[in-house]
Amino acid sequence: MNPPLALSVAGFDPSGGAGVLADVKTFHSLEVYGTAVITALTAQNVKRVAGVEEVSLDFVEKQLDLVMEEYPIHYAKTGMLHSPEMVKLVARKLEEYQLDVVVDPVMVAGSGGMLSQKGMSRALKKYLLPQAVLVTPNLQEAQELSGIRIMDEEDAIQAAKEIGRLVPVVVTGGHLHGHDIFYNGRVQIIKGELIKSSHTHGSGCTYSAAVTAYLSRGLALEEALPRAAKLVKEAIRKGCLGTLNQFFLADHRGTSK
Ligand code: PXL
Repeated sequence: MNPPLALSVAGFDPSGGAGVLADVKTFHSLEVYGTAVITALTAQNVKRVAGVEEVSLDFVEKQLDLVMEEYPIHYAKTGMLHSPEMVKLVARKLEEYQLDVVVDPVMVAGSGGMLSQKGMSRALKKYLLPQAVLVTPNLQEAQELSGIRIMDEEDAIQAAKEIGRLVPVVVTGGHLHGHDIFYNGRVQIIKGELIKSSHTHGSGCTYSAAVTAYLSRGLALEEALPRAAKLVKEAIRKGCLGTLNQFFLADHRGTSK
C-alpha cells in the first residue's frame, strides 16, 4: 500500500534542525512520504542566522507545479515564507490545488535572527490564514498575529480567540507551563509539561509537520494536536529533536491510521 503523502513549503536550514529538512524527517518518521518546496535558503546554525536568499516566485511556483503534477497530495504545511509576496503566491497555489494547509507562521528564528520581511503578519492574515485548516503560532507569533501582548495564559486565550476569527488556531505553549491553547469556536487547553532545555531549535517546525503527518494519516485535528505535542516534548526530553531516532519510531508511529 502507498504511504500517505505530505508537502512542506518552507525554508532551508542547512544545519538540519529546522525548515524543510526537519519537516521531511518528521514526515518520514511518521511513515508519511515527504515532499518539499523551498521558498528561501538560509545560512544559519543553532546560534545565528548569517544570511537569507529568497527563491524567485516563478521558481517556487514551478517547484509546486511539478510536485503536484506527480503526486496526489492533499495535506501541506507552510513554514518560512519570508516575504508578503511569497505568502500571496503560496496561498494562491495551495488554493489552486485545494490542499488542506497547516500554517506555521514563522517570522523569527529561535536564535533571534529575522526570517521574514516587514508586513508578514498582515499578509498571512490577508491571504493564507483564511484558507488554512490550522495555524500554529508560538507566543511571540501569536502576539504578532493578534496584536495582544501575552503575559499569561489568559492573554494567550484572548490572542487565540482573536486569531480564531480567521482560522482554527493552536498557540503552542513552550512558555505557558507547557500547555497548548486550541481554539476552534471554543477554547480547549491541551495539557503538557514544560521541559527546560536549550535544545529546542526546530521544535515549531517539527510540531506543525507532525500535525500535518497525522492529518494525512486520517486523524482528526483533536487527535493530531496532543499526539504531535507529546512527540515534540519527548523528543526534546530525550535530546533527539533533530534526529527523531529509534525511541520515537517505536512510540509515535503508532498503530492507528
Ligand atoms: O523554527 C523556525 C524556522 C523555520 N524555518 C527555517 C528556520 C527556522 C528557524 O531557525 O531556519 C528555515
